[in-house]
Amino acid sequence: MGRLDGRTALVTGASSGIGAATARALGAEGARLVLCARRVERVEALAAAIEDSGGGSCRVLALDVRQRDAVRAAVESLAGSPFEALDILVNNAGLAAGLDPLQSGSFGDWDRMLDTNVKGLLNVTRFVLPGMIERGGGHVVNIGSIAGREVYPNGNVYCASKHAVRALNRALRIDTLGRNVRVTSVDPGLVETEFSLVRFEGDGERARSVYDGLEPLRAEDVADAVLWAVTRPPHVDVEEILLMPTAQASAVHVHRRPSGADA
Ligand code: NDP
Ligand code: 8X3
Repeated sequence: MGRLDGRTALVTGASSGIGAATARALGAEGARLVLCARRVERVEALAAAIEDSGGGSCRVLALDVRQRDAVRAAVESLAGSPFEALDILVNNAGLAAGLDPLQSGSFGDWDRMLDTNVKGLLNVTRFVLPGMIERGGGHVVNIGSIAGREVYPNGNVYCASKHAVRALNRALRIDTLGRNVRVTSVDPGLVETEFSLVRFEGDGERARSVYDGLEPLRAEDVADAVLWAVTRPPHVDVEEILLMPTAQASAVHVHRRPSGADA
């Protein structure tokens, strides 16, 4: 008997990192899952693994959250299926692109980050939330970041996008008050996923150096926080969780072991 038996969750960005770990955590508790990302073959493999291990049943949707019409069609495609009544939405899809001073930032990078992290989250929420409200409630979990609370050198637009997520989390809470909708922001510090590989366009060495000499969070740690938030009693809304590696005290205060020292 899982704690999420009979509930349905949609997770964006389920092909990697925090989204994939969240899908596994919710699925292991019996949630029916709608798993979305652009790299659909990865999501299909994950869905098969969750189902094979006795977790909840899965529906896979190929989805770019920036494509508003595609998001609408994806949500509408669930109508009449066992996945229609979404109880939980995890807005996780997101990225950082580049780490450059504002004065020389790339317009393309800015567009990708704002279109995905802010407008993508809005697109999905806009098409899922009315159904939740009609059915009498639901739970929206937004994956924010320490970058939504602080600004670090050259983090400019990524930080702005996560500050926007934090504002939207608050806005959602206020606008849905009285509709039985719970809203949670899970804001992690450094998590070792494909995040830095994406940020540095596949430069593995640079990506690994972000986590040099410290033990970062794992995707599973963040998934665990999401699972905790969605399994509280119905009258409890966990509004925000700030989750940091023990070796990180702010966006810029990170304790690293000297190179060559044992873990
Ligand atoms: P990953 O790169 O491992 O995963 C990112 C996920 O987002 C992938 O599944 C990717 O799927 C999806 N995604 C990206 N762009 C789109 C898009 N346009 N449409 C649909 N899906 C998209 O990174 P993380 O797991 O670390 O990142 C997940 C979230 O966590 C992000 O919002 C990130 O900002 C946040 N975060 C990460 C931290 C970290 O240190 N790693 C810390 C704090 C927050 P695909 O490419 O297949 O579409
Ligand atoms: C992702 C982690 O360090 O770029 O949000 O803020 S960091």
